Amino acid sequence: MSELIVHHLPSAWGLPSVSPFCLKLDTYLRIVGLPFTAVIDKVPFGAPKKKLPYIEHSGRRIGDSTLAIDYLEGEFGVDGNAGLSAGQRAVALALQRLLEENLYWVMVYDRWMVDANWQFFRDIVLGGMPLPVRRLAGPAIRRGIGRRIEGHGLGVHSEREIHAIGIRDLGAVADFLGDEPFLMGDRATTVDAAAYGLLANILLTPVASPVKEAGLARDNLVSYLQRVRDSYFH
Ligand SMILES: N[C@@H](CCC(=O)N[C@@H](CS)C(=O)NCC(=O)O)C(=O)O
Repeated sequence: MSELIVHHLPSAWGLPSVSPFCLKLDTYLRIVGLPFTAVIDKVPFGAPKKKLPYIEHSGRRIGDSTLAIDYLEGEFGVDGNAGLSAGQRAVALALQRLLEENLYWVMVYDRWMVDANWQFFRDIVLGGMPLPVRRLAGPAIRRGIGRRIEGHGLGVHSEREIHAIGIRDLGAVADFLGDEPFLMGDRATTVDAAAYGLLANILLTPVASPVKEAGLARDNLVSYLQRVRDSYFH
């Protein structure tokens, strides 16, 4: 069988990757039990879509965590949503969109745009570049990310509004989880991979934010992250 290789951004802060999407794919592979070899790419420039993660398998390179999952499910016959009804799959997809298409951008804002966080995050995210290049290119890359956050729509808001949006998203996830072990019930499914990838990167890192504080105040979310970690990363 051809080896499955997963390219992801480096680890930091005790997490396998500082990228929510890389950590998502890593978690997904552990949930469905597919063995893989992880390769760390310090920068995303060599990836097929210039973003990480991507996978290599049987001579193919597939960018995007969700498209990689689709490929793996077709190729290996695994199903990260096994046992879920069509209605449950729809709810899981809506939750995944909330996480990946909205709350993710709040995390990006806190890492890149909040000056106190940027002071140390830049060394992590740009750490793959030689120092002189980093000094020259860093401010331009940061401005580019700022434009992307505005393009998404989130970046036109004030910091207070951005944090309120993030706290609402995170609160909805915590409310939905309630006392269940995993988001869709007793077993971890694909949306748990997405949730762990992002929530661990918000709650379990030194990046300061009122969104992180609101998350840490939700006991069920904190124990959920511990449960995923204990189940798949021991
Ligand atoms: N939809 C993509 C998003 C991947 C993504 O945004 N990756 C970020 C790291 S968290 C990245 O590589 N960004 C580099 C860039 O956009 O230049 C997925 O699910 O894989």
